[in-house]
Amino acid sequence: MSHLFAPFTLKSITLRNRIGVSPMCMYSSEDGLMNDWHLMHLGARAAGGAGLVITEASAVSPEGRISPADAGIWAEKHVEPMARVVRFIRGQGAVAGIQLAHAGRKASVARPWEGGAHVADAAGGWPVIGASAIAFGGDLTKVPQAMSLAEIARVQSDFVSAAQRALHAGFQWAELHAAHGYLCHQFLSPLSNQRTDQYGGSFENRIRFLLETTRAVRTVWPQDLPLTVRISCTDWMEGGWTIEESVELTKRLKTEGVDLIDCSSGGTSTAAKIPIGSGYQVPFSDRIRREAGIATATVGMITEPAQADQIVRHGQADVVLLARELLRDPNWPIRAARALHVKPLPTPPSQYLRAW
Ligand code: XEN
Repeated sequence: MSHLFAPFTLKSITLRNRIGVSPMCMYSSEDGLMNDWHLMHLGARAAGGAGLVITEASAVSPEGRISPADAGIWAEKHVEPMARVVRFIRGQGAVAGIQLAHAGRKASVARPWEGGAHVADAAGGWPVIGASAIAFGGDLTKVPQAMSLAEIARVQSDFVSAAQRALHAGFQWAELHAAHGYLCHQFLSPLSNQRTDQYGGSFENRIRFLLETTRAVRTVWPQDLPLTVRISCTDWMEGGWTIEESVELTKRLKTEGVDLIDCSSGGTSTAAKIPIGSGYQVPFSDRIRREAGIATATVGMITEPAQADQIVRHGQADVVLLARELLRDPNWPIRAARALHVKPLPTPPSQYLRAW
C-alpha cells in the first residue's frame, strides 16, 4: 500500500496525495502580476497530479520582492491574475497554496540568470530593510536599514493584508516564508539580528517578529484553512540558528494556530557548509514532527517515488514537497503512482488519458 498516495487532511482541506509543488521563484512577473507563465507553470503541475500546488514567494510589499520580477500580492490588482491561476489549479483537483514573503536584506537582486547580484537603486533596484544593518555579503552588498518599530508594524500589517487578498483569490493554504535568510529568518538568526530592543538578543526576542506576524495573520486567515510556516531548521553555521531553536519555535507557532511546518534549511550565510545530498533535510522534519507534535512537510533533493513514499511511511513528514524534480517532470506524480503500483491508479486529465 502506498503512503504517498494516501489523502491528507489538515483542517477542512484534504489533499488527494502527499505530493506538493514546493514554493519556488519564477522571476517572470511585471509589477508583481501573475501572467500566462504562472498559469502554465503551476497549472501543468496541478494537471500532472500534485495534491498541493504552492505559488512562488509572493511579496507582501514592493520592497519585499527578491527581484523586480517577483510575483506579489501587495495590491488589489494582483488578486484577479492570481485567481485565474487558482481556478485552474483547483479545477485539476489540486489544492492551491500561496507563499507570502518579504525578502528583507536579500531583496532587490537581479534574476539568477542575470547574475543575482544586488540591483543598484538607479538601475531599477531599491533600498533594502532588515532586522539589523548588516549586509548579507558576497554579491549582496547593500546594507539594510535596520527596521524601526513603526516599520515592523507596517510589514506585519502588509502580511495581514496580503493574506486577506490571498483568500479573495481563492487560495486555501497559506505559507509564511520564514526561511532562507529572508526577512522573518533575519529576525530569527543571531547572525543577522543584532538588535538591542525587544526584537533582538534572546531567543524570546528574536522569535517575536515571526510570532506576532503569525498571530496577526491567523486573525484574518480562516480557522478552518491551513496556515503553515516555512523555516530554515538550521543556519548550518556556528553561532547561528539551530534545530533545537526550531523545535522550540515550532511549539510556539503551534500555539499561535500554525498547522504545519515546512522544513528547509540554510540561506543566512554564503559561508555555510551544507551537506547537500539525497533527502538531507528529512531528519529536521522528522525531529520537528516528533518533538513538537505537528504536521510537517519536507523538501530538498527528493527525486524517487520509493524515497518519497518511505518518508511518509516512516512518519518523517506528512507532505513531500518537490521543486526541481517537478520542473524536470510535471507528471512526476502520475509516474510515481505507477511506479508504486497504486490501486486504483489516479486518473490523469481526460485530455491526456491516451498517453497513459
Ligand atoms: C536556500 C534554499 C532556497 C530554496 N528556494 C526556496 C524558495 C525559492 C527558490 C529557492 C522559496 O521558498 N520560495
